Amino acid sequence: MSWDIDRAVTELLDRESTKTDGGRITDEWPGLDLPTAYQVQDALLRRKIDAGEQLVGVKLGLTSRAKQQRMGIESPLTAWLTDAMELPVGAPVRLDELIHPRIEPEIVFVMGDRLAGPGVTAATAMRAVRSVHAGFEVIDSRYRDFSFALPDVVADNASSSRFVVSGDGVSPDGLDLALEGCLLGIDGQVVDSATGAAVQGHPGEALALAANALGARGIEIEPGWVVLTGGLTDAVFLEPGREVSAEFTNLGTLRVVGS
Ligand code: OOG
Ligand code: MG
Repeated sequence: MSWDIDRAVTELLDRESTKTDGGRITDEWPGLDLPTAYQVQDALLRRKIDAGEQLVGVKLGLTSRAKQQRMGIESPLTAWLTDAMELPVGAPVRLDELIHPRIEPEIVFVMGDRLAGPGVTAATAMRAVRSVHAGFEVIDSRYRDFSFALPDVVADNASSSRFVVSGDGVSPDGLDLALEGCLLGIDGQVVDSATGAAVQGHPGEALALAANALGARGIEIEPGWVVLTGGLTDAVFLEPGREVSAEFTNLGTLRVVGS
């Protein structure tokens, strides 16, 4: 059977619902180039919306060197966030619902104003931000061993699975997000650290990148949207009973336990 956008969406959604990983789609469908992969991603979002989920924002992926080096892909990408992916602060991550989840700390924006590329700079982007939050993203690639080429991971909505956003946002005014520190801990031991500069030099650059990339596809970032700016550090595996913490300088501390 030959591949097309619809079959790719069905395959990825099947893997998600049956909690099984599989091979790269590009191995069997060399024609899956980047524009087609974004069409798969958009079609996948439409299927989720048809099933009752709501679009709540956008995520960036592979915006830091730590993430790019781990995944072996240098190009940042965007993907969609729906309400079904959001976990309340303090809720455990149910591992039985997922394939091989990893978790990564992220700086998160909630948008106050609409933002439409092209031509968006980090400064313009930051003026559209209402509040800045500590965040975690749980990624759960539908590919075996998180092994993928760029079009595979774009089609797979950038491994998106769950996310957590701290309740108390901080105004972007007066924050230097390049210097915002983050200590990543596992069961109370610091295992990694980064500052906001890890993400494109400044998380506002990542937001501008998303606005411009989406703008090229005729899509605007809407007021109220959540924007995940990308993992600051490499992701760590979630395990039953393992507590992962992200302690930020000004954005507070988030803790998540695998259950
Ligand atoms: C791809 C998604 C990357 C991030 O924050 O860099 C991402 C992956 O690592 O599986 O979410
Ligand atoms: Mg991420």
